[in-house]
Amino acid sequence: MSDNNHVLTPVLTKRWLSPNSWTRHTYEQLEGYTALPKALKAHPDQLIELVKASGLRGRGGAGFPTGLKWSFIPQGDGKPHYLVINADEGEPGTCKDIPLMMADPHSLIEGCIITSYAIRANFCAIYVRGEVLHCIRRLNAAVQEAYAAGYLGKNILGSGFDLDLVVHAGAGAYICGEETALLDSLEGRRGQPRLKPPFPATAGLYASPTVVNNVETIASVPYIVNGGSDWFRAMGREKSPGPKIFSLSGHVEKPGQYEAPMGITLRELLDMAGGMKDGIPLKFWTPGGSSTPLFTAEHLDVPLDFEGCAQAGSMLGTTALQIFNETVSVPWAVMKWTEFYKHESCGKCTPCREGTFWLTQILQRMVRGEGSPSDIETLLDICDNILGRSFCALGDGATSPITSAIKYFKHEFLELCQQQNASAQPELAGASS
Ligand code: L3W
Ligand code: SF4
Repeated sequence: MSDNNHVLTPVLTKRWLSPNSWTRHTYEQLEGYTALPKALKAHPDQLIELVKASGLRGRGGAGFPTGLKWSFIPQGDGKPHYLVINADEGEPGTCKDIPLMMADPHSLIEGCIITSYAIRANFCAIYVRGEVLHCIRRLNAAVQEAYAAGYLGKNILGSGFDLDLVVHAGAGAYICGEETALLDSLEGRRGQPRLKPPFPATAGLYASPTVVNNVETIASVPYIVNGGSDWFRAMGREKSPGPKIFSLSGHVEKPGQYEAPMGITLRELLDMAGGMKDGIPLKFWTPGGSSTPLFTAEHLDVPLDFEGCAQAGSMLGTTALQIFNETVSVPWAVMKWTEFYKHESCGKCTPCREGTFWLTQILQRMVRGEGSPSDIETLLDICDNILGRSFCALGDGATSPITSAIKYFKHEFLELCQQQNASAQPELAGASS
């Protein structure tokens, strides 16, 4: 990675430490709402082409090209169009969207207005997970400020473009971070995934064309309008350009959010975060939340971009780096993640609903010291019956920590079973005598 990459960041977090960074006043003092008038003077298609040229890819986990997604919205179809922001940040370890909305909500709002104009939407909803009341309050206050300044509502800045924006609180279900479950929830129904296709771009909210994008994705848009696609592409990697917020948690000296160009490595991020806590060596980590296969100390130099992580056998996901040192039992950590997936499985499809139940039972038995070596094969068999056979990505994600943990740390699972065998031995001997 070139030094130039570092010179250009921070971008998304540059206002976070300014006094009252969340107010419209501070935002405007620091170049906020300067992209909007430029965007409103452009033709909507020019904005879509600009974002396509920038190479911006979705920051919610899948990395789908943003401009391409916008271009799928049919034009002249006579239907209303919608923009929905996925702010249901629930992936274990992920902590970037809520800090962004707390520190700089107007960057998201400005991005929403520009994006809505580009896709010809007159209604935008920000779907926020219900547990973060403080964030919902802050967003609502920022939305009111934006209305008061004429950035939202009728005839925005005299352009003739109208936009209404609402902040919608979810009810605490991880599955509502899946875009179609989110749409069902927004429509007032129980949040469960819909069959895709049709994708939301053609049939989304109320069966109308809808763009669903992550918070960080849309907050990047005003910078692209101001800086241009070449400036954006100067950061990061060819196929994964731009700046990114990485959230580091666990056994690091200074956990938190670190902005860096795509393609940075964990080794470099650890330098920024003061290294491993108390100097205890790294054992394993997730590159993008618990739905992404685990990495180990061998992966310290993997470029953290979509291609780099995929080539190394994982996914960039939500860039939620959960860092674990040598004191942590891998089967125990995997059990805790699996308990989460079992709890959050929406129950719609059998492989995930039943599979996560049985995976949890087996892992809990192993961690209690009551497992047997054959349980490892059973775990892998159940994962094989979930992966690719589930209705949505939650089921697939639930298998990632287990299969990757067994790939790199099978000996720890075996040791748990051998401890059990050793403690069972006298009893067995007694029974046969
Ligand atoms: C129109 C097509 N649109 C794809 C759109 C699609 C969606 C986007 C990506 O899962 C991942 C998952 C989690 N016409 C289209 C099309 N689209 N083909 O592109 O779609 P997809 O299916 O690749 O992914 P997804 O369903 O959005 C997201 C992983 O992220 N993850 C979890 C993240 C959790 C959070 C959170 O808590 N907020 O973000 C972590 O790695 O496992 O693989 O918009 O409609 N032909
Ligand atoms: Fe629901 Fe799990 Fe099936 Fe997704 S994979 S539809 S969360 S049961």
